[in-house]
Amino acid sequence: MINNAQKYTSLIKTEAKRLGFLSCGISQAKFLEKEAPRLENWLNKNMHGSMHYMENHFDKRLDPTKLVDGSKSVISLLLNYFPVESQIDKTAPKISKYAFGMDYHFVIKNKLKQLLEFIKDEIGDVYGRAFVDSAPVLDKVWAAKSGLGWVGKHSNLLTQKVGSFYFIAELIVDLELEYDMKTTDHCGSCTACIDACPTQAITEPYVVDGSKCISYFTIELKENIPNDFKGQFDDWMFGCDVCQDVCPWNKFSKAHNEPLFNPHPQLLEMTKKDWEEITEDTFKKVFQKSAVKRAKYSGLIRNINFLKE
Ligand code: B12
Ligand code: SF4
Ligand code: SF4
Repeated sequence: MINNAQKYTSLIKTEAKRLGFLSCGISQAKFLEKEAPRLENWLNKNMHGSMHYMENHFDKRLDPTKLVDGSKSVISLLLNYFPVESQIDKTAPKISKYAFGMDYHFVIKNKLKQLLEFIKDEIGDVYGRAFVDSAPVLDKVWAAKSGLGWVGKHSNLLTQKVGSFYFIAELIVDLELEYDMKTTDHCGSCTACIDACPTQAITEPYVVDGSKCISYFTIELKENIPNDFKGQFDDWMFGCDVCQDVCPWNKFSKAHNEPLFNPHPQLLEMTKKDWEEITEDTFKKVFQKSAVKRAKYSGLIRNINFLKE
């Protein structure tokens, strides 16, 4: 006989697939004991640099029951963003694949809202909240606990079947569900990501010093990029994909099927010269609804100038 938790879990997973999520896994909402000293250590070593928001809500970040009253389950969801296209001019400053199309926060929030509505319609009076990226939730840890992949030496979540080019989001709900099991780590003796990182930001296996990562410098840092890193950016002007591009499991990445993630046609066609001469008008046109807006026009210009000799 199947119980309610099993029935609800199956309904939710089927609907998540229908909404276009790559996969869905569920864990019991509780304190993340093993992660607490790791997060504390990361913060104590200032690996968050100027991302001061990472210092906030330490307790909530480690315990979803403190973030969402009465919560019982964390429903983790993955959304693929792997593009088939790439920038045409190989000498042009590079944009990370995740930022080719529409800002993922909008795309995912909308899908999460629909999933939560579905749960309320089908199951009843369920209280829950939707999170993507910006909330004090350890996205990768929850996804790994729920069997959606393992956290690799580059600290991203990856799977043998589809690599790592996807976003992670959650619904945290006050509903008991059937919980998934963790998968195993398949990094083995590989160190490709550690060896390839242009700024040596992966300081030891599974630990990324955020304050040395190109993604941090080009997106999060508001001040000037330190000159010590000049010549080390491997032409990245927004984000960095190196540790994922070299990962052998990403040979198995499959193209996303989310039209909203398709790039503005001009983005892929822009040459090195076009980028170096980009005006604020073109920036607004190409990145109208993009995550690149986070860096602002002035930030992108700073990044492009930093790449020049
Ligand atoms: C802050 C942040 C960053 C920072 C810091 C990076 C980082 N690794 O934390 C910066 C700006 C550098 C960054 C960059 C990127 N990010 Co980011 N980022 C986040 C954010 C907002 C918080 C992550 C966090 O909590 N970090 C805190 C530290 C302590 O966590 P951690 O690095 O995972 O550290 C753990 C391990 O070190 C582990 N650990 C420590 N010691 C040991 C020892 C052993 C033996 C083991 C096994 C583990 C272990 O414990 C720590 C705590 O769990 C999340 C969204 C979210 N809310 O979760 C997105 C998120 C992690 N980012 C994401 C992405 C896509 C990226 C980039 C790929 C973007 C890009 N292309 O430029 C890069 C990748 C860089 C990298 N290799 O990590 C995705 C990852 C998706 C995935 N498949 O995993 C997330 C989940 C956003 C999302 N919702 O989809 N990011
Ligand atoms: S995103 Fe780039 S800079 Fe950051 S850890 Fe990965 S390879 Fe290093
Ligand atoms: S490159 Fe190698 S070590 Fe790094 S995450 Fe992929 S499999 Fe693991």
